Amino acid sequence: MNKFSKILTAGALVLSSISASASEITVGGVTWDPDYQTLLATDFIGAVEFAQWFSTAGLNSSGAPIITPAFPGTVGSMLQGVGEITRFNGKTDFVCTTCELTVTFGGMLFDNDLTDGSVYDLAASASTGFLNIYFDNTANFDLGGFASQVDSDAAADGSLFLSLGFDTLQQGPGYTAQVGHLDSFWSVSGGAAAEYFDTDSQLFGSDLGFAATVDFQNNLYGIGGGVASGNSIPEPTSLAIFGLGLLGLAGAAHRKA
Ligand SMILES: [Ca+2]
Ligand SMILES: [Ca+2]
Ligand SMILES: [Ca+2]
Repeated sequence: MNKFSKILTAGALVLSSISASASEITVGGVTWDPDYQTLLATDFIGAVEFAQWFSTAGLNSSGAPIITPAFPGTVGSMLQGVGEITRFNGKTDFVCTTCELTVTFGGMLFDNDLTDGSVYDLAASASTGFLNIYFDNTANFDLGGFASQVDSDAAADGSLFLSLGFDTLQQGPGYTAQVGHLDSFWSVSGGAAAEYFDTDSQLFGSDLGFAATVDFQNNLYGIGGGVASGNSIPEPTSLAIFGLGLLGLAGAAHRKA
């Protein structure tokens, strides 16, 4: 076997191992299939359960939403919350058994002024609104036992899997600060998986849509659930460079032979 065919064989082996594992990739501790398909023709679907509240307190030094609440619908307060991703592309074992994937969000300013079509201040929220997703190899967040600041902190520790900035939102019919449905739209700004989710493929050119329903039931905290959806792709740059590298290797070997 000459050098050229040896390299071709090695390349073929590498390529076949890629195609064998192409269905699932692991990034930042999270394993998923970037070609997962559903009837919605999107290849990322995540189910999220969360607690949310209105507050003027923002974040603490660890980046966790401060749990001091304002009454829902207080003008000048911001909607914020913490939660956990419970299902990722149809799977519940997308992280290790002692791991978790948690969510923090905030910065959506309530103005109760419909001039911009929303009870939120869409322009202000576009500069302050955030959605962060954390991978943590210690599963310390417990939505069911959510009671104090340490519970919020537990959703903001670990490593940043994905961070997103607020683009805009649409409120469902009859939405009030107490109860209702919100569709919010987000653009990737950072995190370990940033390049996989920066696809501009959702409404308004966003990367991720988040459809959520919440009911405060006259409490200061509301428990809600939602679905995040978008597209995820195999990281384009390194795959392309890898392919070019293989071609270059084959070409160099051919010239020598
Ligand atoms: Ca408004
Ligand atoms: Ca945690
Ligand atoms: Ca984008």
